[in-house]
Amino acid sequence: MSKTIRLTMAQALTRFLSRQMTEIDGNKIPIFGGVWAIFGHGNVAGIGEALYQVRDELPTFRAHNEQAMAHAAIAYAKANFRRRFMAATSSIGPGALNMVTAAALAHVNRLPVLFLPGDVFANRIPDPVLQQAEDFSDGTATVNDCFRPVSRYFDRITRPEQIIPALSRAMQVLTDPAGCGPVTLSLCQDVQAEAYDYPESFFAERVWHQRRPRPDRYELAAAVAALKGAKKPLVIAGGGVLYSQASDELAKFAEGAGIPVCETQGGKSSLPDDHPLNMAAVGVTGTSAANRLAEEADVVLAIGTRLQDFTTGSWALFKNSGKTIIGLNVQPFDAGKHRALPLVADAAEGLAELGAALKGWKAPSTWTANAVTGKKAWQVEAAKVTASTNAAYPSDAQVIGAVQRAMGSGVTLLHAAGGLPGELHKLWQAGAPGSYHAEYGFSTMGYEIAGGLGAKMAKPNEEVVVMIGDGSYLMLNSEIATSVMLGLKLTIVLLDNRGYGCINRLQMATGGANFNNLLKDSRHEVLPDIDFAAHAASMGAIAEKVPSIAGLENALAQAKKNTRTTVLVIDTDPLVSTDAGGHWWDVAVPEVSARPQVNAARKAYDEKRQMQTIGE
Ligand SMILES: Cc1ncc(C[n+]2csc(CCOP(=O)(O)OP(=O)(O)O)c2C)c(N)n1
Ligand SMILES: [Mg+2]
Repeated sequence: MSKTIRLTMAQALTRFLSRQMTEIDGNKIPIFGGVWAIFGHGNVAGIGEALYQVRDELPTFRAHNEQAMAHAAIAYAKANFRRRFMAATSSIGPGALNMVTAAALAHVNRLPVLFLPGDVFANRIPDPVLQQAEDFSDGTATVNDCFRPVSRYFDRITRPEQIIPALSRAMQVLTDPAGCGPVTLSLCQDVQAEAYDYPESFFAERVWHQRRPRPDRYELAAAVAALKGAKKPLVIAGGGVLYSQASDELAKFAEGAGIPVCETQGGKSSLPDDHPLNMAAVGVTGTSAANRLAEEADVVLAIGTRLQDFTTGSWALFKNSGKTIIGLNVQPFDAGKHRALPLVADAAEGLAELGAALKGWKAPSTWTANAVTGKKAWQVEAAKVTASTNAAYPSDAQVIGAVQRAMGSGVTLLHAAGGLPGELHKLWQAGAPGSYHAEYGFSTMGYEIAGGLGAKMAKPNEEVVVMIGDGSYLMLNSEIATSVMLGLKLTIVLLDNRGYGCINRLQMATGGANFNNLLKDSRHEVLPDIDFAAHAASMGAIAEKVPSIAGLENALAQAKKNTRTTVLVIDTDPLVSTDAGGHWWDVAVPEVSARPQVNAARKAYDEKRQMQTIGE
């Protein structure tokens, strides 16, 4: 009989988590960076007590909103290229459900995070306990079942020994580059407190390493043959390039074969912006340099990308009807999308083997030279829209220019929703891999500030700059207080265009009346005039409203020196966005309407849809 130790289920869980390690740059460090927690009934007595026991090895952080703390946990994993991650624990009921949106965010973005929501009593004796929903026909249903469709692995722990196989499975999912995503272990509150004689071996230290699968030889041969036949090859770099830390391999491959590279939102910063073969953003929010090539490309090597509609221009961008797509992806589900030739492998391993097999082969030099010229032309366009201005209401692009001039490319720039993602994808000149942190898989308003906090925890010595609209700020800003409390400085640039600017523009583009987006177009007795600087200052931030682009640049120079979270607010124009570059995006327009503008938009929409392809 092996030795055992008597612990509660919650104590066993936290002890186990604290013993899981990883190795980064030769150093053995805990794989869990900590646990975010908001206590209530359903976790304070069980997990809360157990977290206290391990607080030195597995730190606990307190937040103000469960969704936000989960955002921080997820951003931490993203900023660590999925090498390290965090857990988030909540009370039962509303605390748990506040994390469901974040679970979906992690699911869509393929990011590891461990959710530990409290759940009802397994013994059912006090039913219905406070915050318990009652299903009239199913005694096993609880609100935490909402996590199921947005978890990669879900388990409800109704006996203390169940945690042993559940945690083994959880670790497999969290560390699997192909299948990783949110894991939810729903912890019945009485079971958290129940003791069991756990085998001591369960708590042995374990060091996890990143798995890097190499390509199958037949898939590799098919991909090599396709590339060797290419006249107009193009690489799409997705988030998988970053998670594989394959930037050097990508640069070597692209330079060796003379193949231009374009980047998705998730893949931006795979190559530095100033790499001559980096055409930068592709798709709906793409550069003219990238999209021109995408339209003509005959072989598209799509690396580590989900090929979502913003990348493919709703499948209207890649116009070469004879094209071949090669899907280099660690996840077979993605590798075979749109009849791609699958090349299932880690991005770095796959690129290394492709590069070796292609050695000596080069894309036609006119194609490569054409790409380099197109990039230069785009840079001229981009410089125009990001140049300084004295306008009272500058554009988002002009604010981006100011942030870039003041902060350089050495910072980590983070954003998620509103008009900013499109503008930043086109215009931000990213530096090192991972320095561009976009949550554009789920594009969740309210990710930004809490996400910035998680990114800063992952990179405490780097400057993290959060760019955010007024709408996102109002939706979720509470972790400013947490960033001040934890001494984790963020620089937050808030663009106040007094409403949901990008949706207002989308509404106009689809023939709609200006309705319910900008504050002035929404039902009101009093037009809000929100003092964002005062609001941020009330949470302990250094905050200032700047009068102009020049004022913003000066304030950013000061913000760099600040050691406390700094919020800079600037008024912007809600109607302007960058025309240069870009591509059509499929947003369904009503077939019938009393508004002639909608009818006209529908006519244009029907024409645009002719460009879409399916199955080719
Ligand atoms: C949680 C959530 N709700 C709604 C949306 C849809 N949506 C996308 S952008 C946007 C408006 C964002 O407003 P703001 O942050 O002020 O940015 P702006 O559009 O003005 O640039 C909305 C409502 C979303 N992405 N996320
Ligand atoms: Mg706005």
